[in-house]
Amino acid sequence: MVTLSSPTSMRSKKTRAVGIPEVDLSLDRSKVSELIVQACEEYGFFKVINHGVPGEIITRLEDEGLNFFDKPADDKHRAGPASPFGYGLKNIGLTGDKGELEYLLLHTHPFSIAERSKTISNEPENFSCAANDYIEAVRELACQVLDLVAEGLWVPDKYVFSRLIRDVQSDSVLRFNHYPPFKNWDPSSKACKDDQIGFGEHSDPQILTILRSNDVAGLEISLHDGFWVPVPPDPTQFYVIIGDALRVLTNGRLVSVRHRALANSSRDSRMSIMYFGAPPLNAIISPLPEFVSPQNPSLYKPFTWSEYKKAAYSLRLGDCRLDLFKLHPSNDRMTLLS
Ligand code: GA4
Repeated sequence: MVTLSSPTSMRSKKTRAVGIPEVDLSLDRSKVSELIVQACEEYGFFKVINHGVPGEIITRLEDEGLNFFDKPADDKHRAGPASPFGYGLKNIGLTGDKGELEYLLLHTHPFSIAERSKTISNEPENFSCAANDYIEAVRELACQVLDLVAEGLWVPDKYVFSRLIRDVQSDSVLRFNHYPPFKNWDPSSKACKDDQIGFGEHSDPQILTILRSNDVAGLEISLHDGFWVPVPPDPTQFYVIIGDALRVLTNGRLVSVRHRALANSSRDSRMSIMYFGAPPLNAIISPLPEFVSPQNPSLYKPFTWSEYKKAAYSLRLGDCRLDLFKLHPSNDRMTLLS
């Protein structure tokens, strides 16, 4: 028997406008690392500006994504079914979660991109070229951020986090989420329907996520007090999301933010592209010695990335997967699973 804490449905309605931390990467390096650590400790989320990724690399992949989602349903299904990689429609993961979206989930290894491209595009080389260029650029950005995190936390081995996602065996993935417009007038009840959940509340299992969307809103992050904060879309910039693996490596000092996407736009489709920076499958995820002391005992048992992924895919999207690996599981908000 396994116990996990789970989100309450009551939380989902409360929203609050809060300024999202913004980090200008062109500023003084020590200032930038300080700001990043502050944002990661408080929110596990921030926006990066002056990120250095050429706009042309972003637009090329965005166009490829839009071309794909524009295709007839039968053509799109040729790239699926997502289990977990490929094309997915409404079904998320392997345990019955649903969302109001369609998506493409790809492993970032160039061989895998080349193979998948054949089922995604009529001009597979264009797709794979755009995807590889984008992956390389956002991986660099993710590594830059991770090195700044290590510096800001005074970890002597500055590359301790970025090394994991630079590894050729890294299990990083790329995801396109496409949320169609939503008509929120319900003729049967003659009323407006509630918030439409595009992608339900969860934390990202990986080390770090780099998210970019078009100008259609939808993303929300969860604050510690249960309020949801809408994140204003900004197609020219990236958002950084701290994942569970980085939370463990820092023994809980950095938080992996819970977030969700609403699909409420009545006019336009939202499309987001996420790079999830992950370690190799056999990498051991465990609090670094720098974060463990008699005053701060280790909060998590060591596990491999492969074990964590297996746990993630055996649970529901909204479950708190890290509870399975906690050394002192908390007893609040328990949900029974077997
Ligand atoms: C959330 C973050 C990434 O999108 C993802 C998702 C994955 C999937 O959609 O296949 C998961 C989800 C995500 C966490 C729990 C499991 C796995 C769906 C799901 C129910 C690709 C990932 O790595 O974890």
